[in-house]
Amino acid sequence: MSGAEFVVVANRLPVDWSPDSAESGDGEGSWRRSPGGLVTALEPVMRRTDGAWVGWPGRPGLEVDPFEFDGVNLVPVALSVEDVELYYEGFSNETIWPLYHDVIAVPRYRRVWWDSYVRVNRRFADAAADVAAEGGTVWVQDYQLQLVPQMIRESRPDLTIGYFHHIPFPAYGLYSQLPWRRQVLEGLLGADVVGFQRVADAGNFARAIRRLLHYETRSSRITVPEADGSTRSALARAYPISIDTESYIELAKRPDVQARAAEIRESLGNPSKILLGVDRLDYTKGIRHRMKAYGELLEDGRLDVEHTTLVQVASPSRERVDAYVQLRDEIELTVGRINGDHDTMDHTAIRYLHQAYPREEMVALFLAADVMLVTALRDGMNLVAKEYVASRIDNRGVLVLSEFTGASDELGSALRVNPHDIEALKDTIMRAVVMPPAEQGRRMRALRRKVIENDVERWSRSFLDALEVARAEKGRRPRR
Ligand code: GDG
Repeated sequence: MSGAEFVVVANRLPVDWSPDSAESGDGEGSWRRSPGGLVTALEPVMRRTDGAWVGWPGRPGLEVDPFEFDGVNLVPVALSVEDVELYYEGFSNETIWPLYHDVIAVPRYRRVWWDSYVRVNRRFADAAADVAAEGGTVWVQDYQLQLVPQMIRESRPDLTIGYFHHIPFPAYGLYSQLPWRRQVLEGLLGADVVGFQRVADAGNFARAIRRLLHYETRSSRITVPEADGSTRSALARAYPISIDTESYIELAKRPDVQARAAEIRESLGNPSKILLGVDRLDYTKGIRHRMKAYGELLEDGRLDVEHTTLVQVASPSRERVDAYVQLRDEIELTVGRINGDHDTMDHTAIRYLHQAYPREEMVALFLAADVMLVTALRDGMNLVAKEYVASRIDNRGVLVLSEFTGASDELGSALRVNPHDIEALKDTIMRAVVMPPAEQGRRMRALRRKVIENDVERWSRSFLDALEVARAEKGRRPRR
């Protein structure tokens, strides 16, 4: 095989293995495309450029040969039950995730987890190096694979390497806790282009580089010394991710989706205001803060269940990690208390759904919701905020948006709030609830312009353009 010109490396392949239903009965299963913005954004590039996607098929112990799916070459990296426990649940989700989200939960630093992270990153890097064509381009995705860029560069210096970081990069005072803080920076700096969600993330990264590695940084450029005494330049800057806006608009226009939105309102007893939260059940999303504020508004009599309902979709996530088990218990206790105190026979204060829904249902919910509550305590971007805006083709609805999301940098016409400030959060929710239609329209139109202009296609194009420039520069440099 001559190799792939363009290789994506991500923790997960863009497909899910779904066992056949009992009726079809051969005990086998089939691959299904997993929905998601990244897949949508990269698929056209993959098809155009003879691409390959390296990733874990999602089931521990599942070993499969490379195969083609929907015109894309998939290269599975097998993870054992132990790898999933140490590399994925351990180092990725109990060390890096809480540390990079401002230690909202306490990160745990375990050496066996780190050792596994290094081993598994090596496996992803080797798979990418094996499949990439001479002089090709590799794009590594996210915090599970921070060491991969450098590992690929060592074995394949001919490749142009990009890395995109989907979550925040923390301030130096926090980052410096990481026992392997230098190794991680060196791993990332194997890339020619390191992309972040926010300008502030890129700034935190550059500062960590200066403090720990003493490399020179100038605006978005980092001068990286090479083993032979020469230097090369890496670019580290913000490329805020977005959504496939058009697909949300199309769903929102569908009569069946609109009918479903009306049905949802009806089934909640036609309250005059529906508030909505949609999150993975994660401690970074500020679900508890949201419920605290909402519960107090009911308590104070500023809201009342006869006229208002909060729908909270909390999709199941990382259910084997302790902090998530505990969070679920806390939230469910809170929901039970608030509902117990305020429900009437006909109306509920919070309709809580610990389930995942198809995209059509999500868009129907967005259309049904008068107020969307995004109260994350820290979030790389937060796509839900953008999905709500994209779906509001009627230019109605109010977005309450935490300052601590990447989305807040772009969506200045939302009602921005500090979710730690419960009084401010309560006042902002009230402001949203009573906002006159004309103001809703003005704000929503401005928000929609942003999300229509900056969609995920534009995001991937601007990142890949930067990689193309890096590739051209590389070609001009003399080979030693
Ligand atoms: C990470 C970063 C960054 C959720 N429940 C259901 C469902 N979802 C979809 C949402 C949205 C996606 O999952 C979640 O994306 P977010 O951006 O809100 O958050 P994370 O999962 O934490 O994502 C984040 C993102 O990466 C991209 O770079 O923005 O900051 O943490 O698309 O709609 N979708 C369906 N049913 C559900 O029940 N269909």
